[in-house]
Amino acid sequence: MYVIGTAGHVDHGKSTLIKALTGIDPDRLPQEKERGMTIDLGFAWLTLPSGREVSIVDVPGHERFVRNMLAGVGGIDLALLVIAADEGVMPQTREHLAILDLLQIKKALVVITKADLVDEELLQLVEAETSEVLGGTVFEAAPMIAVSAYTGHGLEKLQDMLEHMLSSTPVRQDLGRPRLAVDRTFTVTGFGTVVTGTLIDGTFSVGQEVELVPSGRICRIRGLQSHQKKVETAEPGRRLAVNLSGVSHDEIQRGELITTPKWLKPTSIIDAKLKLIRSAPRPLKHNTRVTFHLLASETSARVRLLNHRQLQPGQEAWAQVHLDNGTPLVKGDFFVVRSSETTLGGGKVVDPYPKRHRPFIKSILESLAVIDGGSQEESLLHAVDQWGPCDLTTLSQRSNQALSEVQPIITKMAQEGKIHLMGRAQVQPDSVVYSDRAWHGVKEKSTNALDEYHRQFPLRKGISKEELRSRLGLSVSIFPQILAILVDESTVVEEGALVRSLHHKAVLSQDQERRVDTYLQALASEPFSPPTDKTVDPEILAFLIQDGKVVKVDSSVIFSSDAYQEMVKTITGYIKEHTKITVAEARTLLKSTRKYVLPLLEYMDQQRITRRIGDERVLR
Ligand SMILES: Nc1nc2c(ncn2[C@@H]2O[C@H](COP(=O)(O)OP(=O)(O)OP(=O)(O)O)[C@@H](O)[C@H]2O)c(=O)[nH]1
Ligand SMILES: [Mg+2]
Repeated sequence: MYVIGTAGHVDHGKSTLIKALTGIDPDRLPQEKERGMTIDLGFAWLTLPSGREVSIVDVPGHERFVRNMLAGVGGIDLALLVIAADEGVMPQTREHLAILDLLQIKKALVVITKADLVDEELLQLVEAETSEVLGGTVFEAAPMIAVSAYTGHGLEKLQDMLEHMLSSTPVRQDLGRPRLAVDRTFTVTGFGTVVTGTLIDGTFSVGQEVELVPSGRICRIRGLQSHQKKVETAEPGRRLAVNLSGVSHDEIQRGELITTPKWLKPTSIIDAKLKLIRSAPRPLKHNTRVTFHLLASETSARVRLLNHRQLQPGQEAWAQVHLDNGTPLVKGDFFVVRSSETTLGGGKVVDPYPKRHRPFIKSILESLAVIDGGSQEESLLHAVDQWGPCDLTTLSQRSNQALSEVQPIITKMAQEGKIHLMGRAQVQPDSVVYSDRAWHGVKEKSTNALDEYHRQFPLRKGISKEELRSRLGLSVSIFPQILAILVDESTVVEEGALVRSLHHKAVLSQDQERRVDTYLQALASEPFSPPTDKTVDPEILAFLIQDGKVVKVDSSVIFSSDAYQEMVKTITGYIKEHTKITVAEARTLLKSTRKYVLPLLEYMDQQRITRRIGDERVLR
């Protein structure tokens, strides 16, 4: 499946051409019909003579609606660059051309429309002018055809040319993680919320659970339609209408992405390779505010240049773009930046989740060059170095490469020792991989985390595993494997549910020892009814409990361990003899009061020493 999009100046005959080709009027809004002008995106489809179906996105040409045009061209495979024979190249012809170039839409068919309005001589003039304008752009060699939607002249040939161009256009890759940028939302009576957009990078099926990003809403695909026909599954490169359950249509904005749940996080800073177009009105200064357009989304943003103080028209630079609204995107996505009045430039996302960089740092510029231009191997290694250990599925998402491509490369890198596998020798989608650098990072982070924890809580034996996992920012699925290696390497020590550093030992200071002595003496003064008003610092108490010096049976009653053991012995001895014991009997037996005996017996129930039956306790 392919999507083609129109482009070109206002009134040059884009919508009329699409209607003549498809029989579908792409101008659907009442204001559009009234004014004879496209305002927002229009959609149509066409079956070529060979039977090949193509989707069509018709865009507005008026300069006021360039942002709508941008929302539509993101996912197209081929552009129909429309130029009216009677007007020739006009400002939005150039602006749309620059946008197609920035978004790296590689294929275009140049259509000179309204050929019926001019004679042969003028037509040749317009064709020559167009060729000149296209010179030096990706469309330099694009085929050109003159047509008239009124007389039908050239339309058949245009279809043949489309057929020919599409037959050599690579189909959209299935990277295993579908994305559909919403360009329209509405409700259909009896169905509910419907959104439309172009599906890229994966497939969608009816019944599938999906996430809306950035809102994070989870919903389900109730139905799918393409070209008004129901489909069960849709492959990448298709225009789709998606019927969603679990969300109302006004909760979804244009630009929101629909994707599989829980992998795509909106980002507010990106590293990018940014180009200022040749016809930009002025140089781009560091920290310039712009509007950032990617697929169907739009946000205000600030451009920080990393290797230039200001960018001249036609120049390219490394830049960090700070996005005002979190935007879901992946490495390799193309974007456009505009000022309030015109298109300034655009480029490619190099790193979707970078740290903040200061300008003119050599190592950062070098690393950007590697991520952008390096081999697949280099970019995978870079992703692992930067992100730390992760499973293959996550790695393929972070490096924006298909899992099927990543798997053999990782196998080779593992054989060469450039990447290491945790556990299993076979490389599987859930295999956890790490590099030397990533491992060094994990070790350093865990040592630091433990040191900090021990400094904060010197009397605790160690940190709970869950807390350590969260401090290291590791996922639940890979943490146990990483911990096992850290223990194996003696970087950390595992003690039951806790983890500590190699040399840590919880010891009391002299002053704390003194306070503990006083406290323990107080407990011992009335072993079975110890004072509850004498307390000790909670950290010290936790230490004593951990150390087995005292037993805390409820929030206020604490016994010395000796007293507790003795009471347990006395009570169990009594039950053995009498088969059961009541609270009153225990009270008499221990010469204590209800205040102590009740929590003690409850604690013994909890410890599964005794069991309560009505008012009595028996042994478990
Ligand atoms: N004579 C002649 N007129 C045409 C032809 N194609 C379009 N027109 C006229 O040109 C005008 C503009 O056509 P549209 O198709 O609305 O132009 P557009 O490029 O879609 O305009 P926007 O969407 O607003 O950018 C209309 O009045 C059409 O009737 C053609 O082949 N011959
Ligand atoms: Mg139009």
